[in-house]
Amino acid sequence: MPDPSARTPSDSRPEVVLVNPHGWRFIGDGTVPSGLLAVAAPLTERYRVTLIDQRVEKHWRRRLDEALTRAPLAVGVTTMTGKQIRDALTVARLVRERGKTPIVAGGVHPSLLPAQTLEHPDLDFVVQGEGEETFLELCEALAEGRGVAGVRGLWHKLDGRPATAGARPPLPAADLPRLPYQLLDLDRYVRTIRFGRTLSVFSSRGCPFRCSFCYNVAFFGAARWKPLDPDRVADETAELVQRLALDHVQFLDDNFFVSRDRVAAIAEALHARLPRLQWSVLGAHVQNLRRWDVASLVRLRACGLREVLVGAESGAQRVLDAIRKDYRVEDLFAVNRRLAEADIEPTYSFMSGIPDETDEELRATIRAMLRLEVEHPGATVGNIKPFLPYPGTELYDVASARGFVPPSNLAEWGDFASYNYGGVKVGWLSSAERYRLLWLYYGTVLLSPDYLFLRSVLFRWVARLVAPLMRRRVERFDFRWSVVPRLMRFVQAHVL
Ligand code: B12
Ligand code: SF4
Repeated sequence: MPDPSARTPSDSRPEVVLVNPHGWRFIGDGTVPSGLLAVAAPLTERYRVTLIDQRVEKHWRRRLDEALTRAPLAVGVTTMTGKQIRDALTVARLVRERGKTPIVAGGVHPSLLPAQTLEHPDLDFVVQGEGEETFLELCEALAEGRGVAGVRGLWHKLDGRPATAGARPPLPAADLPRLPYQLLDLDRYVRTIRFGRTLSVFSSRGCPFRCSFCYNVAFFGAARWKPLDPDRVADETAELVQRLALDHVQFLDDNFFVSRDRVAAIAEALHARLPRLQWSVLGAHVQNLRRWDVASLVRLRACGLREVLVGAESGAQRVLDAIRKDYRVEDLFAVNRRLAEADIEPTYSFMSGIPDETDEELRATIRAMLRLEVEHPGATVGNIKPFLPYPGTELYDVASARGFVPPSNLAEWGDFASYNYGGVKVGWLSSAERYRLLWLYYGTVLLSPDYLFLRSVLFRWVARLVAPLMRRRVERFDFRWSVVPRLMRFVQAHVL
């Protein structure tokens, strides 16, 4: 396949390289690298942008090497907390070994811990928050050989120490860029799932809720929810659907359902333009969904809505209140029944192990999970993840006050992930209790052979085989030693 960013002989624009590191080897992760595309959008006129995605490019190293021989202006890498940091650091090291090209980190993790991130010797700059304007200004300063000290949103090194001119205000919704998809071989991101040819898209940024475990409040500040206009969503989706012969799109918004009117308008606009398109939503809040009665959900279904991923988090009201989830448990069941009547398939995600959670509250989560499945046979449940205190969140501060010892540098954050939960230093749980929650996580993952992100045929077979056993043990709150969760953890830590 020709390199989409190949330079024509007359192309003398300075080059900028953007890299999406692999991170967790999620089977089937083919999400479009929207963060890097957004950062690239304002650059494309004056700069040649080379976008390399480790997740889909077997020969990413060769492309990076080739790009480095052309002496680019900068190399930017994106990363969230966890394993993606490890791969981002591998990229940074490769670039460092090849010369003096400035290396810039952006994305959720560097934005939440900019100073600590920049302390890493292989990084030269950190872009905090949304990167469109900040990265453009950085590139301009680099191209013109100017200093960068006045660039807001940017962290640079001053006498070897992290320094910044201060935060940059978030982009207004109307300024969110059209993504320059021409920089990618988009076919690589089309996955065939049970709804047919599928691509990931967005219709908004951020979320107005205040869940105390989520990055949103710290990342976006006051302007937390930025919706795109429904016609724009429908037009841009229609272009992609027609160009790639898609059957289905997945909206990866943090929270798609914030405005009922907007969702209705998007649904109708999509249906008018693309009557056969099916679509799913991977971020929904119970409090928003409860405003939809069965008739209006049936209409959404008629307009193509198939799946919604709902952050249920807990079956215990005290826990929901403690994490500021802002919904009532009974509303979760009401929403679930309505979704069942409308034939829309929900996937519910849960968490365990927040400070002071009791056994009874954990049992309430398990009971809720099993009840949701009974009341909606098309629901996917499971996946009760141990709570990890992500930086920048309110619960991180609570956890720190309760004895959580966070990783002390960027490289250590690269191992901050659920498969390492046994070793996470949370002061309120003993080692045995942490392993129990890890067991519950893998045990419940195995209850859902069709879980959204895990699309491996091998996983499905294993899950189908062991699901009845896992179910019995989860129902009985029985976390005795079992080879299956241990095997899952090994695979996740060393293979994925
Ligand atoms: C798609 C996605 C994934 C994909 C991978 C995406 C990728 N590109 O590699 C998959 C499915 C694999 C995934 C996995 C996980 N994810 Co995820 N994921 C997302 C999701 C839904 C969308 C990301 C996106 O495209 N956003 C849209 C773009 C426009 O926003 P953006 O990436 O933030 O980019 C902007 C800025 O950050 C900045 N920027 C970003 N990169 C760069 C780079 C440079 C150089 C510059 C200058 C600027 C810059 O500029 C961009 C434009 O303004 C987000 C939620 C969200 N809505 O963002 C969660 C999210 C990023 N994931 C999250 C988590 C927790 C996970 C998991 C740990 C979940 C789990 N427990 O299983 C795993 C682990 C991944 C790992 N560590 O390896 C958290 C991250 C929290 C944190 N502290 O980092 C988020 C925020 C969800 C949440 N609400 O908590 N994820
Ligand atoms: S509803 Fe979801 S995206 Fe919004 S703040 Fe809560 S966890 Fe974050």
